Amino acid sequence: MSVVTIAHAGEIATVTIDNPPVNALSQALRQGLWDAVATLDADPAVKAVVLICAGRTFIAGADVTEFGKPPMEPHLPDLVARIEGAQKPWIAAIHGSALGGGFEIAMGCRFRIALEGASVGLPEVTLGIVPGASGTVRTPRLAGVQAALDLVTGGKPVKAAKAKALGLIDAVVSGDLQAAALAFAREALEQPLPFPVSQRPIATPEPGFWEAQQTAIAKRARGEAAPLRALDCLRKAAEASFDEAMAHERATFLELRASEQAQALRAVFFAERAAPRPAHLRDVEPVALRKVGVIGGGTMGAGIAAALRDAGLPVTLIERDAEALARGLGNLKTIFDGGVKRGKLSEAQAAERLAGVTGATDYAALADADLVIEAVFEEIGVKRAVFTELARHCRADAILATNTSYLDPRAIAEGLPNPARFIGLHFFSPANVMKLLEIVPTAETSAQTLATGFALGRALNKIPVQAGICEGFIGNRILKRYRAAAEGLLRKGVAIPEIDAAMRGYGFAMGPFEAQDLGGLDIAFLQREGARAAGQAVPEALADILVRAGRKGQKTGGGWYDYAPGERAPRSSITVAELLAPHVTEFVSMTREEIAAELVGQMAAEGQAILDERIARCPSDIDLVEIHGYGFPRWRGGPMFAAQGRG
Ligand code: T1G
Ligand code: NAD
Repeated sequence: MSVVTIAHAGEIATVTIDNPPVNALSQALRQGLWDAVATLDADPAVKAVVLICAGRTFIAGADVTEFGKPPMEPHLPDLVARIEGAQKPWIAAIHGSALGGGFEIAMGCRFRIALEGASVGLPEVTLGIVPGASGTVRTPRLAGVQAALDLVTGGKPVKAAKAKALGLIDAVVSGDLQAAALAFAREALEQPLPFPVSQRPIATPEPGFWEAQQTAIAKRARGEAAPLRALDCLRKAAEASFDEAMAHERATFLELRASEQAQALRAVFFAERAAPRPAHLRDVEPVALRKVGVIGGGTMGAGIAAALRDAGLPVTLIERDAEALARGLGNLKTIFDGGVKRGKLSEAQAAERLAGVTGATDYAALADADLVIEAVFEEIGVKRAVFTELARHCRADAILATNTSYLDPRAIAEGLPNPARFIGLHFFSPANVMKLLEIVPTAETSAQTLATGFALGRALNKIPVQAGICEGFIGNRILKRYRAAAEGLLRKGVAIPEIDAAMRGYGFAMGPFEAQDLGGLDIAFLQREGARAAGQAVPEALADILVRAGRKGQKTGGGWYDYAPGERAPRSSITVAELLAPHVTEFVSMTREEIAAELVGQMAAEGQAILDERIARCPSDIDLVEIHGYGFPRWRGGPMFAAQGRG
């Protein structure tokens, strides 16, 4: 089957690309387009060309599966130039997404039209590279330097309406895209053609523009290379000739494509697409989810209900009494109102989301629920009582899930009729924002229940990862190791601010101690105390000393750091130094790189133990947990990728 076909409608030819699943620019597709230019230039009957794609989207970019191989001709920048230099004007007709090389192909065309709701973008920096086929050189010629900078260094696509407003596309159409494109082409032939994009000027930004952007992007990038290199290419485009800028962009692209950061980001790209569809569940039909119950409208229950509503699923929210239910529904309203304030939701959308939540205190309201997610207090007695009620009121085949962080799901499910329908679904706070979902089956969980957990993860646009049962599953278990290792460095005399600075320098938004101060030291303290009360031998943590001294973090004016009243700026604490002094047994000197290597190494060591115990199915699942649950810098690939010396 040819990936490129040509059809004729009078003097307008249509070139149709059909390269499932996303019309990526494989070598065969590039060759097909290359040949189509020659064929149509040689046809005197053809006056203009519409370029359109079959399937769900316009060209989604270069074929990422080719990145590990030597570049093959025709090279994409040459193809874009060939389309631009064609004797007949080409019109790109965009639906779905025109991304990366796909949008670069569209910029080689003389015109670009897009179906309303379509997107265009240059996401290359999310893969650790820069556009490699004129994205940094043509975009500013269409939309100006600022818009080009936002598009290229941010990597986020823009919708068709905004793209039109920026000058990236010429028209937004609705209905039949092909018919609209043919009509647009006929009209375009009635008037003088615009200059090819490469021949359009770039307005010079005001003095100081580039320096200001350099500072802002360096601060945001936290060591990630591609955004700053993209800025450098854009500056070249504004200050040098088209050809010089193209040569600079291509050299930068080829250099970055081989970089460790690009290898890490490609690994994450593919891992994120593999995780939601695990091979061992490929042939298992999940349960259709039409109605979902959530038990508990607190921090997690409200967030989970919001995530379900965002996915369009009707929710029944159960609380223990009318007052708690009112609070829970209020929590939900606060979440949706926040979405309106941030411009993510319209008032109508927020109202519609809230209208899809039925509040109740009587579990009988769950009689027709297909799935129920429990998110009540982290107390085994409370949870077991809830599941006793659920077993009494829900359908025998309704899937029952717990959102527990640290309790053993098997203890929660003990005595439950039809345990095959029970599973752990561990969301992360805020549950309507965080993409990670740990899916925790018991030995009795059926394959269909497990497949339904993954289907729910996909429906909520999350990254679902299967985890076996141990304390903390995958993420919280590694977090515990990470924090213990950080305290181990304190015992060796390494300073708290040095450790935090080292992990920020590695790419984390914040280090382990400032993160604990923000979240509160008491949560983990209570978990340790609970384990001790249950007879487990839990070694004394340095954090226990602080909590016992009333130092729970920012919320108490001090934790690992002191905080002036009403301030969030951390200050080194003499009190903490005095409290910890008896526990500092040696004084070692470590560079920040050595500190980061030690702590990431400890995370990877715990990850390896998790793999050995078959708690996680593969190293990349552990990397996804750390990236999407704990802020591990994406461009490092995750602790397991980094530990292989590749990131
Ligand atoms: N190359 C190869 N395969 C790709 C691909 C790509 N660019 N994009 C997606 N796939 C596969 C993906 O692995 C999955 O495969 C299937 O398509 C569906 O993907 C020169 C150098 C387009 C918005 O970064 O953002 O151009 O698992 O599940 O949710 O300057 O895919 O089914 O076997 O994500 O509907 C720039 C990346 C490349 C776009 C669709 N382009 N893709 O989302 O489907 S660099 C990108 C996406 C570049 C030039 C540079 C999304 C999507 P499988 P999916 P989706
Ligand atoms: P929370 O205290 O904010 O909310 C718990 C809610 O459960 C309260 O609104 C309470 O009224 C309700 N509740 C208690 N008993 C009930 C009953 N019998 N029937 C109905 N509702 C009842 O707690 P949370 O932070 O939302 O945590 C809930 C669960 O989620 C816990 O198991 C916790 O371990 C887990 N979890 C928490 C986080 C987090 O960061 N907070 C992250 C992941 C998982």
